[in-house]
Amino acid sequence: MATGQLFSRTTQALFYNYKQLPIQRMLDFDFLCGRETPSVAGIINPGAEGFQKLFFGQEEIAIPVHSTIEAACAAHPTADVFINFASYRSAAASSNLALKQPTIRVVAIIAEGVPEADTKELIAYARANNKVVIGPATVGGIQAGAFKIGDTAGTIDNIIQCKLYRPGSVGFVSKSGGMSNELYNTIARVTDGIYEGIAIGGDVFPGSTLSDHVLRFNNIPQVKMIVVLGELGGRDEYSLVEALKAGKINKPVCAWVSGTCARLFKSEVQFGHAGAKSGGEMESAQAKNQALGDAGAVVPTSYEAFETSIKETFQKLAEEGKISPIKEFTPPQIPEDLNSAIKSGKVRAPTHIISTISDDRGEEPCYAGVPMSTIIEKGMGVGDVISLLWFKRSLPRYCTQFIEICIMLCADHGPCVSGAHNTIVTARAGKDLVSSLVSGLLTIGPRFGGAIDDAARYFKDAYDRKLSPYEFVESMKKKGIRVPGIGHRIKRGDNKDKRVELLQLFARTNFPSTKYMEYAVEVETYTLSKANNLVMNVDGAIGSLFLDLLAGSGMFTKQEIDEIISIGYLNGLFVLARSIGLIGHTFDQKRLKQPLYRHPWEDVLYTK
Ligand code: Q5B
Repeated sequence: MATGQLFSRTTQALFYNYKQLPIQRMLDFDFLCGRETPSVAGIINPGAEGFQKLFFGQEEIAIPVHSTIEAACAAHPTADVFINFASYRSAAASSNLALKQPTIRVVAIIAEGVPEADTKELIAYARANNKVVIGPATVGGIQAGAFKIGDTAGTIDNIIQCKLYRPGSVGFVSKSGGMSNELYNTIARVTDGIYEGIAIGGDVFPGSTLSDHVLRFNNIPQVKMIVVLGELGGRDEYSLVEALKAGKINKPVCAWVSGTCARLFKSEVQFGHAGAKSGGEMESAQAKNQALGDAGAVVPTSYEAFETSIKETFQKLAEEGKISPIKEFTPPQIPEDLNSAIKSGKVRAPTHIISTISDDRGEEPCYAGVPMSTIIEKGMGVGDVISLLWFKRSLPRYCTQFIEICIMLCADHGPCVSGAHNTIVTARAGKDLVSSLVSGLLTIGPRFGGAIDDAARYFKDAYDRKLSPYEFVESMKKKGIRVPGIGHRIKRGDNKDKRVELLQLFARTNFPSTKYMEYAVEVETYTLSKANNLVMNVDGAIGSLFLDLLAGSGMFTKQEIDEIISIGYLNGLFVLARSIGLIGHTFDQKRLKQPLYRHPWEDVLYTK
């Protein structure tokens, strides 16, 4: 790299602290300039490793993420710029470590509020080791057409408008990052544009000073004139005055020190930057402007006249034949991000998911349009939540109470049923809660717990077609189908399932009609006449009673009832309820520290 040059079109940086937007802006700038390699070689995200997907033009690229500065430097030995987006709390420590890496040459510190003592230490180390610090409290800097630090120069539109995608002839240094954007515009309007622009930051002790950069620009052959924007407070501008007086700068310098208005205030005023304090006379904008002018810089009479003085200085250089013509080109268009294009209404994109039951985008989540706070304030229960999320409406209290009773009664039926058995075996095999739960849930089906939907389907069909229990059961037998909701492994006609009786009692007391359930009872009477185990089971009771709930509540159309039955909502009640018990069995086995289960040989019939 030529003397004075900080960056080139091949400069690569390590970016500390993952910040998607400034990194993407750097990569967009690269694409605009026609760089072949992305300017961000790696990201350091303390504690995290892997890759971060970002766009380089239209292509997606994976930028390596490292958990430490040392690892990133080792992996990317040619990346010599360290862009530090750490907070003010950790910026000094990370910058210190970065400066100590032999591969790092330039460190840019974005954070504002870094303790001055820490910055002084960084400055001393950098100077002693021939390294450059830009900032703290800076937006960074840019070499037009080559390399850009973070958010410097703002949006892509602004970068294009200021022609920063290709080099001009002006070296520009400013204290303020915000004002540098303004000056990029001004300079683009009245000259052939920026060659390099640096914002040194507004702290009392900047890592590098205005004069450091001006002296550097003086050594860069492509820089033909220098623009400096200082501000009141501090004495940095006087180093520039000294350099001018000593004849160390042989390129025209246009300078302005802002903050002349400070004199209008009766007392000392602290402006936006830590260093921008109207102190003694020497530190006033007026005194510094006067000194710069006396030393040979072109200093206008006001900020408004700054543009004209830059313009005239550039024109003079052009007339003297000192400005080489710029090779203009039209930069490629950066593809707009889908999200911003959608937001601005430029494109429409099909969604990939449709959802109608809940929404978490507002101030609080809503279930079927009912805000969470209403659910709590109204003292709603699990039955109400199920009615909102499954049936998308608020059902009457007796219905939600019935749902809750189903959940409570089906929560568990001992360790010997299929589901609990599987869960117990899985938990004893050392598996986690979810695996143990799922292993039990997978047994729910046509024989075990999952006969509720079929019970509702067949009872509804038989009742609606006015089949007698005899016709119904015998027609099922002919088809070789067991009547869903009938039969149990341990319950008998003379030892009925208490759960069924409790459900029937609740429904007979609270439901406007129990016609489907009474029909199921008639079916049970008939099947019991055939065999004592053919009792109505809990699936049959819930299936038939849910038909009564749907038909009797007046809350569902016939079409909706048919849809609920055909989709099969009702096994969900058993799945939900039994999850409670299966989770309990998992905890129980773990609590009891039960060993791996092995089924006894004696319990297996070995045959050929
Ligand atoms: N037979 C439940 O059978 C069971 C018949 C039938 C006509 C029937 C059986 C069945 C339908 C599905 C159903 C839910 C497999 C059950 C539940 C939750 C649980 C579980 C728990 C909990 C029991 C003997 C003779 C044979 C069969 C005939 C039997 N069922 N005929 N319709 N429905 N029901 N499932 O005792 O002539 O000798 O060949 O499939 O509703 O899962 O506690 O355990 O909370 O966890 O093994 O309550 O009924 O009877 O197979 O030896 O059959 O009866 O055709 O006749 P079993 P099998 P045949 S509640």
